[in-house]
Amino acid sequence: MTNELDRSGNGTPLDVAEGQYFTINAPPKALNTHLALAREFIDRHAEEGRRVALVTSGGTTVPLENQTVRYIDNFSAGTRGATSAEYFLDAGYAVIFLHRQFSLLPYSRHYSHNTRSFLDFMGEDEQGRVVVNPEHQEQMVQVLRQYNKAKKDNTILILSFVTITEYLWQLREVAKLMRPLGSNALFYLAAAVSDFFVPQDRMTEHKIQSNEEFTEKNRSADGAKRPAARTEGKSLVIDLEPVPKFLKRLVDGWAPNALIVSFKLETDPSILVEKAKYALNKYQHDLVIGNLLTTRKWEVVFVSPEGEKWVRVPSHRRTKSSSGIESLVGKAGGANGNGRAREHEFVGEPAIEIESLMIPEVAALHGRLVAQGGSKTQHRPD
Ligand code: 9Z3
Repeated sequence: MTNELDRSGNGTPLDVAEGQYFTINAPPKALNTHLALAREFIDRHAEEGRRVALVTSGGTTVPLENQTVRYIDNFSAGTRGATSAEYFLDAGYAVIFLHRQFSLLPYSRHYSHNTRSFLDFMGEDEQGRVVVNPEHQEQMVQVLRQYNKAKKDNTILILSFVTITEYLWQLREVAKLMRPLGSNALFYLAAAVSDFFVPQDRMTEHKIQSNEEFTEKNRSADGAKRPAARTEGKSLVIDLEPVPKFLKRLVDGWAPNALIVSFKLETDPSILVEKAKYALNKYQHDLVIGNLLTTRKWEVVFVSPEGEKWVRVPSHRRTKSSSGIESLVGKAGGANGNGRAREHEFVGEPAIEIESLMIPEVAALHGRLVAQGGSKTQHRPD
């Protein structure tokens, strides 16, 4: 049955929009190589009866030119995805980590993209050998053991994307490969995904020219169509098209029996819960995790058909001083009447990673679905 929920932003039925999108926008060059790796990974873990989580992470780009010099980006360092992947591995999952190239990776994240260089963790011993500085030994050996275990057990597969189209192609094709896993599959969609994009047939081949003497060179692949990003006079004008709402296709086409968890990012606290509920209803996912840009490392809200529930870093563990010792600011300040923390508690880094609280909850929800035999599609409205 087709209803309003099954339509793309353009009013086209979603299955039709899907066909159009993946015809106009060519697959990434590495798609077949990535899929061969994913197929082997999924088959092996399916045989061993292990649950498999597809964790997406980092922001997608929207290129303005085919030979891309300029692009629009979505905010995400990849912290949520990389950290969550570690806790999924800890919980016994095999993880396909589909991430934005060069964003944070599980395990190495502890030593990269830092204000400190990874070289600051190292020193030299008397024999001139490189060693880890004593104050970092304890933590690094733990991270190293977990990393080596994941490598030895072959429980992590790392795939990457840059553009929105590379992301969507891989999400769709990997989801289809995961279908035989049934309810043993989990989708954890933490990547920050563009809502708008430039279709390939409206993209200029070469770098957009700003110099008026050269602007006639700004031509789209389909010469009949106006380029989506173009110069008009001295201004750069960009008119983007909506990305069809493929999140719904995960449920009704690509991965009908998997547990699907998506994220909702907002900046205005007054609409977060409402928007998460709207997304839950619209995409029919099992769980929408709402978070605010400024407080995302301290609190998130789980919105599911059962209702809403805040997950928070306990108030006495809200901040970590630069020495790594917990500050008592949270204890002294505490949460206000409605349980929301005070602004000053959200500075620096929390003393514990909120993903250490989130992932066990998600895994428990998944456990309940698996225990039910995973037959959830029949309970969903179409
Ligand atoms: C999130 O909300 C992630 O938690 C963050 C993580 C991007 C905030 P960081 O990597 O940030 O820790 O720096 N991701 C989903 C964002 C998104 O694009 N959601 C769509 C939406 O809000 C639905 S899939 O419309």
